[in-house]
Amino acid sequence: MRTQLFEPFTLEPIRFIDSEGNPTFEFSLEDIGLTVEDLKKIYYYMVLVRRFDDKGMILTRSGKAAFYVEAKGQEAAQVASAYAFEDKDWIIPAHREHGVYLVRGYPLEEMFAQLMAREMDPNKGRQMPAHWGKRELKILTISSPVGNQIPQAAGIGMAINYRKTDEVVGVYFGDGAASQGDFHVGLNFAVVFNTPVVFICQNNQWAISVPRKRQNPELPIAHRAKGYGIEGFYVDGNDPLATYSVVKYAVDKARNGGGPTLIELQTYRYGAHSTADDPKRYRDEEEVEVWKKLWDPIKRTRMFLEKNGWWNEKAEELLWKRVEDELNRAIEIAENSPFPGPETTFEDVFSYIPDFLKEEMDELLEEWKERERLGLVKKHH
Ligand SMILES: Cc1ncc(C[n+]2csc(CCOP(=O)(O)OP(=O)(O)O)c2C)c(N)n1
Ligand SMILES: [Mg+2]
Repeated sequence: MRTQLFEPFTLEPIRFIDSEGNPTFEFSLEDIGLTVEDLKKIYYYMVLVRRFDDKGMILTRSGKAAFYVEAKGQEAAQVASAYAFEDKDWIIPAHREHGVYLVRGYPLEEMFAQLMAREMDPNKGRQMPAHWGKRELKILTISSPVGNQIPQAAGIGMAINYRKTDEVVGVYFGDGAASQGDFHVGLNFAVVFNTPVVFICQNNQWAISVPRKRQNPELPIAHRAKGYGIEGFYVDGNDPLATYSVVKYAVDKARNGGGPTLIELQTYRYGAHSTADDPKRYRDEEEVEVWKKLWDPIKRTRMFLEKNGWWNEKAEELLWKRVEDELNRAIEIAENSPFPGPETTFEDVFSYIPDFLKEEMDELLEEWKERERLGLVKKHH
């Protein structure tokens, strides 16, 4: 891999592909450590996330899921950053990172089962919809308080140091979370204990209705790394090659004992904050259109692939069809998964169910049977 493709603390975002899909300087994929197949895979996941969002919205609007959070517009930031980690690494998400889960191989049917609170969900429907997590993939379950995952990442990094393993932690958060005290607490601990943590801020320009300029001074968030004595990189997060390169550099550095890095991925949230939000009340639609027109991650990646002769109309058509089929099949499987039984409310907190909980559980199950008999609750099997 060629080194020195980018520098820390730039005032303009690090960018490899321009808005027309052309390289901004001379490089080859090999310089970045990727193959054409890798880039096609990254592109596949980006399209998968975009269509996953459409399906998530449809499930919510049709009453099958109670809540949804779109990642639309942030596909490159999520997919290309996740691509830089290894399976043994820890992922600590905020609330909008499903592109990251998909890259790590979170089964699609389990993703949808979570949204619809079905038995197949690894957390058995006990979390808010769109709050995924899967132990086997070393993805922590999302907890809603903004920024609380940042000190947790430092803590996991400290545990890795104690255990002397070569795992790395990737922690994701938004521009809004970067204004929380937890951001500074997490960074400070991570630096003082020289932890293998990569801090990834997806700056999507908005924290619900609060714009970026109301949160931070003019300097990029990445420049705050200076105050902690570590490197900070300001990156075009809608450019998968720039994103992958910088995150891979930080992951390798962390694995080799070089400590934490702060990365700001500049991106944009196309949709509402969540299905409980209406951005028309605070955001100019024209701003959204400019991002879509100039900086759309999917459009730019496709143009780059095509201009290099690695992609064409036919491949594009097949890809969207494949994605559509995979998503529809997964939804069908998830919908066929029953709702979890009421007893699952009591499981997985203690290694066994203590007597006092057992009593409560028996009481609930009795009551449940009666309610089923009266037709007040749906039978779950
Ligand atoms: C401590 C706390 N305060 C407020 C909220 C409500 N809330 C949820 S997400 C959010 C904005 C987060 O913005 P950002 O970190 O930029 O992430 P984004 O939603 O843009 O991805 C807020 C204020 C919360 N969940 N927790
Ligand atoms: Mg934000």
